[in-house]
Amino acid sequence: MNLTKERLKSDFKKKLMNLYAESIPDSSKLHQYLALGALVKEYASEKWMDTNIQYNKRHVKQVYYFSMEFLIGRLLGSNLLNLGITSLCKDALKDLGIDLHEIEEVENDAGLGNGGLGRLAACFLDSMASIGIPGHGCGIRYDYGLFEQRIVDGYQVEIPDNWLKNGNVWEVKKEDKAIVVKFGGKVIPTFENNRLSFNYQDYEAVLAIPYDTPIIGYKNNTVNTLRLWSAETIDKDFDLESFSRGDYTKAVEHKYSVQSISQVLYPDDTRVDGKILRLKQQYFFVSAGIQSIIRRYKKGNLPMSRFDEFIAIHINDTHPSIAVAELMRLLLDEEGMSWDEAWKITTNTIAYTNHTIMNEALEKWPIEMFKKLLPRTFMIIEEIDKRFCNEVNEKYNDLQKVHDMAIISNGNIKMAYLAIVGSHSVNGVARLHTEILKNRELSNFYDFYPDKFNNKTNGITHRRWLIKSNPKLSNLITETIGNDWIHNPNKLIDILPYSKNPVFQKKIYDIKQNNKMDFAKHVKDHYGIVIDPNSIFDVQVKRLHAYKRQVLNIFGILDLYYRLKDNPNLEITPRTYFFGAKAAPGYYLAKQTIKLINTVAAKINNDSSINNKIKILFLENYSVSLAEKIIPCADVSEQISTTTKEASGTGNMKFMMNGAITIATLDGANVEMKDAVGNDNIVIFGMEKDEVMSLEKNKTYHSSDYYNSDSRLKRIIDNLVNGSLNVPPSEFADIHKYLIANNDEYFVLKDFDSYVQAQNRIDKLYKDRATWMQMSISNIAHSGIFSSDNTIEQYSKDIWKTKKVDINI
Ligand code: 26Q
Repeated sequence: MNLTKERLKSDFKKKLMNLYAESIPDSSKLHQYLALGALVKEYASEKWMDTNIQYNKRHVKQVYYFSMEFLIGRLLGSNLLNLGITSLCKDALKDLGIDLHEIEEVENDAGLGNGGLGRLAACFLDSMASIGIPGHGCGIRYDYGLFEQRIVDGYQVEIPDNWLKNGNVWEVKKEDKAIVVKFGGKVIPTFENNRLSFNYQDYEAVLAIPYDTPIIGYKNNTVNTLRLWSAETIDKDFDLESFSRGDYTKAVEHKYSVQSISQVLYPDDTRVDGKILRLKQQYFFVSAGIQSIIRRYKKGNLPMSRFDEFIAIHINDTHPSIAVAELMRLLLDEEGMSWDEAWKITTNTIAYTNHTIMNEALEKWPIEMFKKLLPRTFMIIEEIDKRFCNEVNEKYNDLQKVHDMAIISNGNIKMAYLAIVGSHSVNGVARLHTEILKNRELSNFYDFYPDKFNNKTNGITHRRWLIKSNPKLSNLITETIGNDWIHNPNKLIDILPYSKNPVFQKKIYDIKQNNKMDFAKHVKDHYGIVIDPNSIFDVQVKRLHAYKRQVLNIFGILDLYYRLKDNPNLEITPRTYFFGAKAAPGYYLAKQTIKLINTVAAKINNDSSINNKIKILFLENYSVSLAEKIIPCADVSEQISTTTKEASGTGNMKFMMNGAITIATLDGANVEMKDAVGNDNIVIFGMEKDEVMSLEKNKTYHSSDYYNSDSRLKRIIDNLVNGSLNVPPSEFADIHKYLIANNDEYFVLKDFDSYVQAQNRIDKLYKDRATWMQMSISNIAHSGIFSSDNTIEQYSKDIWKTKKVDINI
């Protein structure tokens, strides 16, 4: 397709007319967005079709990335970028009197994820398409994504995220490809045709309807597919018997109970709650996904015995780990395979990524609940467990070990163990995280299956997180070193020789200032708050969780505030601290932390005696689209989790790529960032892993020692509960209790002094602009290795064994 500006203009006007019978002057921004989106999808559709045809015809191995979450955000801007028509479109719309940027702002985020894990899945889809790997997403089309956050009187209030209210221009409903998923009932084993078969009775059948979204590769012809499943009743919207009795409540109950399966994303990203609806969601999309993969596979006339040569299924954490049992069930019961053959194919097909070592996040399901909902699947898991326990016993002859490693124990099914046993690859998401998995959390399994374990450090797509979100920086890089880095992000290193060049430094500085001014304007327009672009922009944006230690950040700010009160002449560069974070609705302490941030903000922002040297802003409703705005204007990136707790982090990489200086503990991927950029270009503080592990193991930490011996901490903590923050003393009593009486699980007090010193180093470094800019440029230069293109290359080579495919048009 040879798209010209004139053609685009005429196509756009036609689209607006065909869809809404409107001309440009009569049309709203919403209609303009919807028309443009529909047009862009059309421009991609031929490539989409050809990609599918060629994958099928050429029998290439395909990857299916199974995830409960795909946090893809907005698609208009990234689709234009990947199709290579951003400036064409901008110019065309400008001719028509329309500002493309304003149109992009109309799109609702697809917020179908909680945070890191869901966003990682989205970056991976972009990378697979962009480097030509045949890889697709499989998940749930939630009617409601992660809740919208409002701050009312300093507290978080959750509002349903009705992201589909204006329709969704990117998806295509494929009702003709619906799949039946069965729940509950009884399994009747019968002996037919010389073998055992399993028939189901009294089950509930649910229809899974796929909605496909094109995943457009960057300036190639690849368009992969994100397939999200929605639950519907099979044929009866009403239970007819109840309907004819006039019992309308009962008559529609069934419909609502089925639809509830894909209604809403669970807003929890750590504590798992073992709710049956969550299990239903998991089985629903896993069963539909695998059935549809098998159906397509069979169209290629290849034997099922070679399934694993052509299909890889990757499971994003344990949430889809039921895939192990479901693939077994389909191979055994539907395809008539022997156990051994089915097992070989299943384990060769499936690979598993672990994203956390936090105990409360490890999924387990009570046997009784599981058995009732998925009786046949349960039988299969029992058999897998039995065979596995035998193997463990054979190897170690140690019943304690068998008990410790059993998939089913103490009344629960341990999904991580099922995932490990049923797959050929288990990976962590950063070097440190993988080492901890191997040596501590999963050491039994590492000993048993040493070859399964491997590391795949996370990555981020530099297309969304640099080219799209920071076009000025991206253009300067291209002007300076050419555009090779776009296809090969490791080439960003070519700007390193300019890191000490004053002219280049000035350009980088000006871009940061420009981005900060744009954001200051956004803040003024949306919140009516004035912020100073000449202050240091210090940003902590991520989910709210005790281990991420937003409280440490707040304590650092309070300490600085009290120092300024004591000494109004203290020479510091003014700072604006930004927080953005959603708390899980049931996570009380996290919600209290939001209130604390807002309370401290109100106190400090309104204290004129410190001459505006500190401002604090809580950014409401942190989301992908907000991240794209704030990250390019950050000077300082806060990555301050308790060492060993953050599996990787990915926000850390986004800030680095945009030239922020990171203040960090040596946790997750921060370690690898430090190795890449060098000790002088990152500000490290706090305990290292051995110290944390030894405190935890020996229980030798007493937070009150720090409270009693450090007058700064004493002042800060006393002031939480004595009314000096202008709230009732009871307001933060539970945070106080958590830190002192309950011994501060994540060592905030222990790391406080080191954090304050690190922040002082930041202040000093920022004063020396040449040094600061040299650091900033070094960070950008070394960030290329964290492109998810690199990560995906490694998954493809080491785990999936997929080949790149050039799509010919
Ligand atoms: C499970 C069961 C019930 C309800 C909710 C959940 C659930 C949902 C989401 C559990 C965990 C999550 C998400 C976890 C997550 O985002 N982990 C992050 O993954 C990133 C990508 O690998 C890492 O960079 C982060 O360090 C890790 O915290």
